[in-house]
Amino acid sequence: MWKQAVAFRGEERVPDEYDEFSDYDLPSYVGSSSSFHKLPWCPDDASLARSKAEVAIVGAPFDEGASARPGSRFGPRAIRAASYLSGEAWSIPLGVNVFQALRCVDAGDAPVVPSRPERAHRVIREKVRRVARTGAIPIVLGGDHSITFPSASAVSEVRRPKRLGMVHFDAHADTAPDLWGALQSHGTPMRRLIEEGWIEGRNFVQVGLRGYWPDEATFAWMREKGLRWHTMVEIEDRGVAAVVDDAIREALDGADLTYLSVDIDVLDPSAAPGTGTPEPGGLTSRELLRAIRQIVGRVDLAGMDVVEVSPAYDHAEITARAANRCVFEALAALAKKRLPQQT
Ligand SMILES: [Mn+2]
Repeated sequence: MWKQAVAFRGEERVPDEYDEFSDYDLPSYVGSSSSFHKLPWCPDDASLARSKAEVAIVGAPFDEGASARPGSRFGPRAIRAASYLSGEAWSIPLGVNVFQALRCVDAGDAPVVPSRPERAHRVIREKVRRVARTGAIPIVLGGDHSITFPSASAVSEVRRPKRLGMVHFDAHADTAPDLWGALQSHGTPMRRLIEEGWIEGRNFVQVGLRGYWPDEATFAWMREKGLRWHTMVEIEDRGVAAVVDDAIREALDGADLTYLSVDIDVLDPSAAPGTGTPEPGGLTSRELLRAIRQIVGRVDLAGMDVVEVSPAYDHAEITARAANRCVFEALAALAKKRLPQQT
């Protein structure tokens, strides 16, 4: 006690306390690192290849596909910052030390600039392609949901001839033919993925749909293409675990790998106010986190994104925090699979 008191007045320093913690073990808000969980920062091909990463975080800071509230270009930064964990991360639900079992890095952001949306999608696609080519699983932080088109198409391309299925959490189907004439909107990416053949309609499964968009004709198109969807009403009736069980089976029906796309607006606005198009009546964060563990634990995950976090509309980091933990739950479920199976 005496020694600490003296040290506090600056008269003497307790031996070794200055070097007591490594930068990695210091709280996430201390130090200069802005990577996800202070993971190694590998923004270029050479450092990424050297890292031999199994999973790489990628930022896609693009929000020019937003139809209502913008701002998700600041999502990657907010999701990275909303951790407050440091050092090792012991998953209480899964019983695994995430970063001991799984080699993870932060591959930085796609080199997006404002007001060049076509280029932005091209460089996001190239960034995800480069990450996937190393064998790492890209986990992409959006950005608005339009980024799922370049991201999932890149994963599908790199992993060919294996076939990609999709589990898509969202309040909205995002399958419009266009939005006010724009093909690159956050309301269209799923249609483009299917129409261009990156993912087959029958392996495309949506969870959490509700509200008043898209229209009847769009749902007719979805039915024609063999998409399957599970509305919030079905989740209310059957429970999220049973519905997600079906979604996994449907996404894998003919596909080898799974891409998981999480629009944070699948959560109820009370759990995710900071998003582009909030829709009342959604999942709780506890239901979503459980669903992510359930899916990633069961499928062969090829890629993932967490999108539509718009920090300027957030309160007390509720939304950024939920998105951060969506990533953590996926990492924990992947880490769990690396452990020797217990008998
Ligand atoms: Mn969406």
